[in-house]
Amino acid sequence: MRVMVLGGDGYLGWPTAMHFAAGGHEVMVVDNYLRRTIARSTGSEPLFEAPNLEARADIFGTIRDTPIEVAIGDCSEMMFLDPLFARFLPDAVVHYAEQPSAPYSMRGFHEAQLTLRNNLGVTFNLIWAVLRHKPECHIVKLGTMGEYGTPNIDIEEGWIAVGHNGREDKFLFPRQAGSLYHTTKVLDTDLLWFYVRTHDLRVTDLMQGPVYGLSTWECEGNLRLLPNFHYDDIFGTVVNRFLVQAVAGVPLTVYGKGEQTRGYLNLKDTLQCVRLAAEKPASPGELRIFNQFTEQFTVNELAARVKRVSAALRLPVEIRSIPNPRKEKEEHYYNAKHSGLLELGLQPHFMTDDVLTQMIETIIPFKADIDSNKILPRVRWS
Ligand code: USQ
Repeated sequence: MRVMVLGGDGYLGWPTAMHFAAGGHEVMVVDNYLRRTIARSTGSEPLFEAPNLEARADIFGTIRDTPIEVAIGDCSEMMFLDPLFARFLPDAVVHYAEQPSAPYSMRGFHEAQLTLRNNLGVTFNLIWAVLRHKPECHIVKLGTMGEYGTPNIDIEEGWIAVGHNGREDKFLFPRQAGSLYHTTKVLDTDLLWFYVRTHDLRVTDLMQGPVYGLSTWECEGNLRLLPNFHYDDIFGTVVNRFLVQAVAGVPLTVYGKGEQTRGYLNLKDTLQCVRLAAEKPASPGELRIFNQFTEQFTVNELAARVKRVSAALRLPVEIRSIPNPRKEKEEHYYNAKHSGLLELGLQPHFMTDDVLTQMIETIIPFKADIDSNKILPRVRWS
């Protein structure tokens, strides 16, 4: 397949590009370095600086003898995206080109506006590029489990049957996101669903939980091919943050009561899920939705695991509850279905002690570079 990865410089984007290329697909990565720009402007730089996309593609190409084409530009500008799409004519587009941070989207007017304009703008332009040049192209869109929020009923995979006054129909599962970032993903889903209904687009929307992980198969021990690894309050996801906090010897930052439950997955499983979705595409006129995670944990359970694994490595860890900077339920029901990707062939990599130990061992050499000013939350929801 010809696969275009929008947002190819990101935590998920670069490993995805390598994974498709290693699997024999022709890959083009596209990015405007928005995350790098925001990271610099908010003092949220990653633990180690990843080479830029051209350099990463060169390194990968040399090791594997497999080219990855690179295009640098802003997909929210149709003048950029349209001709690029028309030239490459992908069979599948993996769309990650979004401002991915919930805290950033809640920082103020400018950040909220950027998140809304960028995320919706890229999705809209991509839809139109597909309609104009290759309507059969499959869009694989990264949504988020955060679209559903934390309802007091089981979460279905995207759709729910509703009976009302003796009649039945199927609708998108109710969405009630907890940040503006998550809300842009709800709006993306609605936009895609509209064009699926009216123009027979083929779309897979992957509702992903928080991801953890540092290395994927294609890195082969080469530090320069690792993904961007953030541990700050803006771009760092909770497991990655806790592991860096353990190495730095600072208390683990449990927000509020710590009974918030989410569905988590290993970065390697993100790659499997996206590849499986692309290789077994949705049909024309189908919006296919999968819940993309492998295990559920509370924040307290994660903190306890990190503490236990760290103790075995002689890293003493303290767990500290701090006031929650977010507006979210700290105790709630959570039971989300997630069988669709397993049925497609996903083989989960669970969060074992060995996996956490390996991550800690990869982080330890960078201990001196950890900046503890980036750890405590700097953005409050209100
Ligand atoms: N949390 C803590 N302490 C921390 C950081 C987070 O207790 O130091 C808590 C949060 O309050 C939240 C949970 O851990 O309840 C998960 O937070 P997170 O920062 O790992 O994840 P989130 O902001 O929700 O966003 C991340 C990704 C986002 C993706 C989402 C999936 O950044 O792109 O869409 O995970 S989900 O959370 O299921 O919506």
